[in-house]
Amino acid sequence: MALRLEDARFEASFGAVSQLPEPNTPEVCFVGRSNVGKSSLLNRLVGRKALAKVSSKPGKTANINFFAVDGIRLVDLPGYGYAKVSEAERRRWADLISGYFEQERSFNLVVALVDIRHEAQALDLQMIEFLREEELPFVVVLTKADKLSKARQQKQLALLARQLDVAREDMIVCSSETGQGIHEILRAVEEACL
Ligand SMILES: Nc1nc2c(ncn2[C@@H]2O[C@H](COP(=O)(O)OP(=O)(O)O)[C@@H](O)[C@H]2O)c(=O)[nH]1
Ligand SMILES: [Mg+2]
Repeated sequence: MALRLEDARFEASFGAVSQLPEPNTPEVCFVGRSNVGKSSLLNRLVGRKALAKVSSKPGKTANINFFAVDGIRLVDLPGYGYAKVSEAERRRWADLISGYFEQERSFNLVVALVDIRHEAQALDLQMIEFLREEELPFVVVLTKADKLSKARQQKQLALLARQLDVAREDMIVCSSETGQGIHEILRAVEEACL
């Protein structure tokens, strides 16, 4: 069964977990460092240019944004690890992310985004470790693949699989610019939700 993506619409934005809507649908959430490409991926998946706000300056999404698509929810979580905001603001974002996962929701799939160009960062390792400990279903998506040659992509895939200790089958190389990997991610979303 395929998701009817043309149904995608922005649902609401929340600055506190106490405001989140009832968990009455399957949810697919997107986590990763700020600027890793969460909003761009979300837009590409649903085939819309600007459903989720993309920013060239990191750290803009300090809210949890919900999108409704054909009976499921896509959840754009705040990016972690943005250094140029105050300690208090960083704490607030971290509380939003952990508060979301502490709720009793339908965590059908967590899409964990990691920039394919770099080594795994401490916060990426922490996030993956957390997902494993909580036994949440997740897939690791390596973003911005268009910035590397195919050969470099394969090298980074092997390196990051080792560093994050994730099987290669659970990693998808993707580019929101070229569309590489997008069908695979959609398939994972559909398998997890439908
Ligand atoms: N080349 C390239 N740039 C990307 C890709 N995905 C995101 N970007 C750029 O990275 C920046 C941050 O993207 P955004 O989606 O806002 O990241 P977010 O903070 O994780 O939501 C923007 O300038 C995007 O245009 C990609 O696949 N390829
Ligand atoms: Mg964003």
